[in-house]
Amino acid sequence: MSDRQTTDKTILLDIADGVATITLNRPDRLNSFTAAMHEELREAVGEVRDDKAVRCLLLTGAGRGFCAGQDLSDRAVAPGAQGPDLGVSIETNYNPLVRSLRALPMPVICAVNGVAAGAGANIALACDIVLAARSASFIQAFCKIGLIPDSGGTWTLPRLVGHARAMGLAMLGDKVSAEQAEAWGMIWKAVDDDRLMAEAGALARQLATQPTRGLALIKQALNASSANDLDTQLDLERDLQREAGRTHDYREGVAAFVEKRAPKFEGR
Ligand code: T3D
Repeated sequence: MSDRQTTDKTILLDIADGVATITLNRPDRLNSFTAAMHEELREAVGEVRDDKAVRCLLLTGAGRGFCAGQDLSDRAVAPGAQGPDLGVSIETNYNPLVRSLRALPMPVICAVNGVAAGAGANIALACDIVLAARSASFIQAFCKIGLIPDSGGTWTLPRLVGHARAMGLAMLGDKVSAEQAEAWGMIWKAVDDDRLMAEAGALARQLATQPTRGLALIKQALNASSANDLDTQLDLERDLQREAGRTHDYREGVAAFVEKRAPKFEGR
């Protein structure tokens, strides 16, 4: 049962059982991004971040696609005419979105319900745990229109699949099936289409009962690791473990273990 629901047209936000579900909602355009959709998504992610009752975010798309990246009809310009400054679009919309998902102090699950192309693919891959329907696919479509992978793609892809595959995907724009993505370690899991939302929802509800501060610190540590050398990472682990050790949920976890009972984590 939903606690709250927005009435925004392009983004739906539903909060229940400690889980916020954000649904990209322009299905007739495969949930591609307009400026208005970016704005609504920014507001929704901000609301999730500020709501102390929310302990997991689930991101998905309405209809048969997850997200086809930038709405290209917003970019239609006559050849020869001066095009838009895409740097402004990236700086204003895509970069803040990826940063906000990575910084959100809770697990972010992406349920990729269909094709994820361009920025849509890289926004999905910026999430913490990615489940994809078997019929879904990932396409670095940028090269087909003369662009480069954005939304963190040039950072995320080589770390997930290695340089050779990242370069091939970025330059060829080939479609990667959900099963291939799982086999390459690009995503957590491919699941049967009719099970996607049930599995993603169950996972989100499970994570929402776990030590949220601890999970946020795990996310912080792992996300920092690829930029750090071992010494720096060891120092970071010391600092984050200190913080984790000061949480209520750590004390509860240890007490529950000693008392041989199930822990009751509160996310603090
Ligand atoms: O510009 C900036 O701000 C810089 C940032 C850029 C970030 C980016 O994401 S650039 C990359 C943009 N995205 C693409 O290039 C992908 C374009 N779409 C496709 O290649 C294909 O639609 C898909 C491979 C994703 C899916 O193909 P398919 O055959 O399953 O569906 P379809 O028939 O192509 O699409 C269904 C409808 O959605 C169709 O409309 P219609 O004909 O039914 O009226 C199609 O035009 C529309 N649609 C799909 N993607 C977009 C789109 N409309 C606008 N923009 C789209 N990106």
